[in-house]
Amino acid sequence: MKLNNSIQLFSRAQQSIPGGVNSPVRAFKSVGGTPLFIKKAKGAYLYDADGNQYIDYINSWGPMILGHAYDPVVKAIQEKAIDSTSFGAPTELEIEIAELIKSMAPNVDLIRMVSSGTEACMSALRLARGYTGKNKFIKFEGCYHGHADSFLVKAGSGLATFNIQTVPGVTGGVSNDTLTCAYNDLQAVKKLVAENKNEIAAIIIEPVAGNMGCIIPKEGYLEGLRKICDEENIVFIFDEVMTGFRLAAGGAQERLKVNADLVTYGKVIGAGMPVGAFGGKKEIMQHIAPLGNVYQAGTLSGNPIAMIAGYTLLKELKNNPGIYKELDKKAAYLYKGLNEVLKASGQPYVINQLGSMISIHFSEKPVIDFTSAATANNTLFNKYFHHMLQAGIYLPPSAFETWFLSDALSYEDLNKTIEATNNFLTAIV
Ligand code: HOZ
Repeated sequence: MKLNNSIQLFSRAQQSIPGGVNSPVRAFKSVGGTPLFIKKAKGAYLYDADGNQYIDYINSWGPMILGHAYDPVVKAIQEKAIDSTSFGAPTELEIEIAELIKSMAPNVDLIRMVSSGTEACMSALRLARGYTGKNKFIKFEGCYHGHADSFLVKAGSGLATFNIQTVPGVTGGVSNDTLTCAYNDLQAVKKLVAENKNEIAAIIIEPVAGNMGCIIPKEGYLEGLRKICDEENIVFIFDEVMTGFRLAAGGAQERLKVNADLVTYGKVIGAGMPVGAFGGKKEIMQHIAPLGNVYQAGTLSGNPIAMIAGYTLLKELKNNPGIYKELDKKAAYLYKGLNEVLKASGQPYVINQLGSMISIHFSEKPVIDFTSAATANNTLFNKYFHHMLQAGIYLPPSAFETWFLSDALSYEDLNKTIEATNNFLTAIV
């Protein structure tokens, strides 16, 4: 496979962009090699600057549920752009998307649009603190809620990939209020809550974690957290930046039948445009300015191009619930095929999958939290990544990221993925 143009572009990018990329996980730093520079994408396929085609399992880290450059979304953006790209003033479209989200997601009485998942989580935490009058909060090791200061403690995604333990620039004062527990360990949360009685404003969690590979909540775990929050007057925040509108029309709340008090969204609700949102129960959301004094604002919030893109995608998802069944079928097919070839290889492995989120860890033990994800054979994963890339399959460049399926994937694409995995396993034995 020829990568001359990507190599040249990466070298040029490093002269003017830190590390040559605008977000660290793109840099291929842990897997090694040159990041692909992407020229275009359509459906299930990406095309790089050298004209190579790849089956895409990143899907812009989640939003391309129906595949890239989905025709109705492209058309809607084109038509909207003629009327200007930003007003910084309210539009009817913002009401329409808010009403649409309320009709899809449980427990969302009011919703505020922002421009990224980071902003959404940062604002939801501020709101939880403003509402409860408490400062501390609990997050889980290996979960990633964007790059706002408070969340950069034992975080997943790029911080796990690059093994960044503490982030220079985040003050001790801020991170002292961030308490952490292992994912899936309810007892540890109970202990932490007891030790910090009446001091915890919020518990924030990825209801299905996607930033340490894919990690599934144990049975009763989320329900247990819900109960603790109810008993201790703690705001329960679901970070549904990845799971929202992906695991079901109503996200993880619907699929796992657990209610959150506040929910954060990103990526998906803009169909890949820079959008985020946070919403939830009126009793809490009414503390946001201008209704209340918890201040949060943004010139580009509710941007018309982002709104029409998101509205068009979400409407498709709402009107075609069969999409989720089809996505589940494809994910189950991929799981079965990967499971067969991995089992036959004798290589220790774990496949975690829920809905259209899936990942492989080369591990002998179940992967249920950050420690088990980190102790898997991630050097082998890096080799696997490169083998798959050579075979035209674009996986996340880190074992600490989930893969995302799109409905545009064909069974032939899935078969190619299984076959390439088998070839890799045969080659390393
Ligand atoms: N947070 C995204 C999924 N882990 C990756 C996007 C990024 O950091 O560039």
